[in-house]
Amino acid sequence: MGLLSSKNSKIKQAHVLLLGLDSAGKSTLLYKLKLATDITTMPTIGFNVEMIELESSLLLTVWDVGGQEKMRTVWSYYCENADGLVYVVDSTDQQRLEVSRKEFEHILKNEHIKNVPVVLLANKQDVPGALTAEDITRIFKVKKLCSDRNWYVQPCCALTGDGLIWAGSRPPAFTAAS
Ligand code: G3D
Repeated sequence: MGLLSSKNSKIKQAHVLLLGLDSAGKSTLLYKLKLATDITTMPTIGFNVEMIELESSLLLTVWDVGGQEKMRTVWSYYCENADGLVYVVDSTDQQRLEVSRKEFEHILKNEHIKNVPVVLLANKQDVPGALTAEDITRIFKVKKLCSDRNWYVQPCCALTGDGLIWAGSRPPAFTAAS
């Protein structure tokens, strides 16, 4: 992840863009990471922005931009300054999988995030019949679309934090992969 380091501080900072269709689970995930607790979310109309400290030396500023059709048209405005993209997929929403894939493909073409690392979160793994991370990798053509950057597909459940909450040095979802 392209980390920004302040001259006067050992704390590294990174801006992370959190995208995905509405109801994919972005806000649930953001506040699970932020508060490590369950909260009741409301549809994100504009955006949520939160700072999340990982370890004591890495500060993530996470931009959670609404995923409704109208909001998707302004995703590109949030790409400037992004050091990483986290794209959340509702692994149970088979009806809108192709819509989500197309939006994913579209945002990857944005100049500002050309080579930034991408994490796809295959969310809602607690629901029986949810597509696996392998399914999402294949359906989203991740290997092809992300051939120019580091990427990782992580199965998770934003409700419980499975696949997101970490006990060690870094959460699995933010570990760079190729
Ligand atoms: P968004 O921010 O991407 O629009 P939200 O999505 O975080 O608002 O979540 C949309 C709905 O999906 C919420 O349910 C939320 O509880 C649910 N959800 C999020 N993550 C998971 C998950 O991992 N598993 C399951 N089963 N549900 C999840 P409601 O009922 O409030 O609309």
